[in-house]
Amino acid sequence: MPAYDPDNIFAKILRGEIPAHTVYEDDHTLAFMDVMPQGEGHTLVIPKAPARGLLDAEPESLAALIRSVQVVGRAVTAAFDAEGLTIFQYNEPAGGQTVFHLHVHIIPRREGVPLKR
Ligand code: DGP
Repeated sequence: MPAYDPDNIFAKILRGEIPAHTVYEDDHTLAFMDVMPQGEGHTLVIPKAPARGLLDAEPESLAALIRSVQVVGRAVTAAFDAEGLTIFQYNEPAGGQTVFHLHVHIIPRREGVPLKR
């Protein structure tokens, strides 16, 4: 696996170098709206600690990340009157990853409303 690149887009968002629509933040994680949403309310949750993907993240960072996924999942369910959630996470280009700072996608879902691809 390549080394973590501190100039990736989400690292720049964490440093405040580029803007993001932040919806949740705590000591260890940040959540913001995806700029290319696959559905209404598509949100990304990232750890503040540097990690390229799931496989190189520290256990404490992963624990904080999944707690925040639950918090944000509950919030977007209420905010978007969702009937369900699609939650996913990609690793490396072959796995579909395009931004190389660990992130979890959360998309509120309603019956009969497909994702945009
Ligand atoms: P992936 O690495 O394939 O899991 O997807 C990266 C996601 O990040 C994709 O849904 C689009 C989103 N994205 C890319 N650049 C930016 C950005 O500058 N700001 C925000 N908020 N989202 C971004």
